[in-house]
Amino acid sequence: MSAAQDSSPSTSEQPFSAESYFATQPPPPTLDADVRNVRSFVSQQVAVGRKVVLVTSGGTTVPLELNVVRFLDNFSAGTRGATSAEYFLRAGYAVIFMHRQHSLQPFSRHYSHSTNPFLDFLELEDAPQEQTDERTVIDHARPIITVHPSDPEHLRSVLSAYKAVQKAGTLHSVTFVTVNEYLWLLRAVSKELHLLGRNAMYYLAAAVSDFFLPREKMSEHKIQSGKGSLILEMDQVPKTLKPMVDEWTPEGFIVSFKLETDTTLLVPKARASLERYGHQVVIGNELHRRKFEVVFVSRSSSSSGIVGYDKPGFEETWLRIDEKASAGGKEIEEDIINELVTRHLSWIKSVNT
Ligand code: 9Z3
Repeated sequence: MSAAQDSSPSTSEQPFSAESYFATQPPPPTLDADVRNVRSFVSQQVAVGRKVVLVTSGGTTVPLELNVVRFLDNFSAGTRGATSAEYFLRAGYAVIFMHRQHSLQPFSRHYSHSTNPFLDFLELEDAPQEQTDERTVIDHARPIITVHPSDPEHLRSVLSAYKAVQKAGTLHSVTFVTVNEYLWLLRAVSKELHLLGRNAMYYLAAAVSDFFLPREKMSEHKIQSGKGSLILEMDQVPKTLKPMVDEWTPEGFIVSFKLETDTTLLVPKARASLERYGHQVVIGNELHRRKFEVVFVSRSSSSSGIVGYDKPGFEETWLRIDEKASAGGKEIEEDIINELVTRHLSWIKSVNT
């Protein structure tokens, strides 16, 4: 019987460290190919001296069976990540967009199945006798197809930004589905970006599961319902920020997100995270207000930043946009990325001071 169906306590006494996790959980089969592609993308950016940001986006799944029928999922449509990637590109960064398969992506997010569905732009019209319009499908036997965007200017600007990015080759996508794939990719991509030193930024907006089922505890086949209720005991996902800061990419500018449903927890939890892991910025967001306000928490410039040497001080900066402005198309990610670009630049400059 597998532990997934077993109601007895977990046999693992120790929580997984990052080291024991990677020593026991298998890498995804596409990892080597993904890393080769990332390496080639990074070397192109290094050659032209461009800064690179790794944007993680979307939720991770936790499969419950090896032949997976059921899984736990994490909330996130990938809006924050996809929107932010566009603003980073606009700011001149190259972007590695590491996202949950089928979650929102930069540019196409404006025309996803839920926002401006593609088919709503198309009209069928009777074919004219003479057909010269380049946009039409010329088939006199059938009605022609014409494109009618509700807001042509918007479509034009999204399309031209998308084409410019394609031409410049500054966007590279990598996909994950499970939390295991996410963790292996995060480690591998961070190590590749290590080459860029302070010119690399990490923008960790993916909603990552805190719990998972180790492979050795998973049922091979679909969990059967014959035994009544299902009791699952899951292990804690190892904290990856610590090895990121200490080993994988010590010079990188690392920004993590903290999601809470109770606003009063945002600042204390963000501070605790900075104190524990020693990275640069935690952006706190409350579930329902995340499109209108976020809080940047970082160590205050007066503190040494050396944990244990003095009690680090913290500073908070709230960014807010008006709900009316948001309804009119203003996106808080524009302000988040502006603020981060400024902070990243001073982080790069501070190496010589
Ligand atoms: C976030 O907090 C993101 O901003 C959202 C974006 C997931 C809220 P959407 O894709 O949502 O725009 O719909 N991401 C980080 C979530 C997370 O897993 N944080 C961990 C935590 O809060 C720590 S790193 O404990």
